[in-house]
Amino acid sequence: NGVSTEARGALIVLEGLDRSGKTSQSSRLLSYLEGLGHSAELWRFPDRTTSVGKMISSYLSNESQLDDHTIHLLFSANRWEKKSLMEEKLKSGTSLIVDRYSYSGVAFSSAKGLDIDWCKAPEIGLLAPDLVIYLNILPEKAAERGGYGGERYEKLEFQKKVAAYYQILRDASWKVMGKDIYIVHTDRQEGNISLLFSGVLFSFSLLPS
Ligand code: NYM
Repeated sequence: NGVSTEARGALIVLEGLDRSGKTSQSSRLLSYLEGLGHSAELWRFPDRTTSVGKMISSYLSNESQLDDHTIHLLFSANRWEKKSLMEEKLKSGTSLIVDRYSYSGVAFSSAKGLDIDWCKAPEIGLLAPDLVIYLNILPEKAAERGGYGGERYEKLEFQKKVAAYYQILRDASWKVMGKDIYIVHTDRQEGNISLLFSGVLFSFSLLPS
């Protein structure tokens, strides 16, 4: 009769500085959820596969120059173009683990000097995450992990500014883009998270114990 009996999936976002460990923690979380028998997918923003994503990618690798406002709106457009597919996946019971989302959009652009409220505006109306996991690492520690790939933004001084803007968003508990922000200290090895979702209690540890 077309009525789905499956619970809606959870939208879980991982945020943090470059080299904060989002990619490896996303994979751990995916294995954990799949191990419990849940349907889950790993997503990331920017999604470099779309035509907007290709413009972003060429900007990040310094192959093209764009005005700061223009690239900000492209990052946002890249989330908007994925909104309906995200919605479909969640409705059909698949959880999405997303590496970067609106917090990255606002923190990185504000760190360049754009007005923070201007930066937030195009994010309004996107799907709000059920959980935002912020991987908190000192910018100096992240830089020591090495392998800043040489893309735009991958410089210690700039990452310090981004960290300050992430802090502002957390202090203001930016509700538009996350009901719950869970802060994991990746340089201090903490990370037990409990998430009650669709009546199921997920309890997981992100970092190796
Ligand atoms: N970034 C990412 C932004 O500036 N705004 C955004 O909205 C998003 C999603 O892109 N340094 C920045 C953060 C990263 C860079 O991300 C590329 P990644 O996770 O390295 O592919």
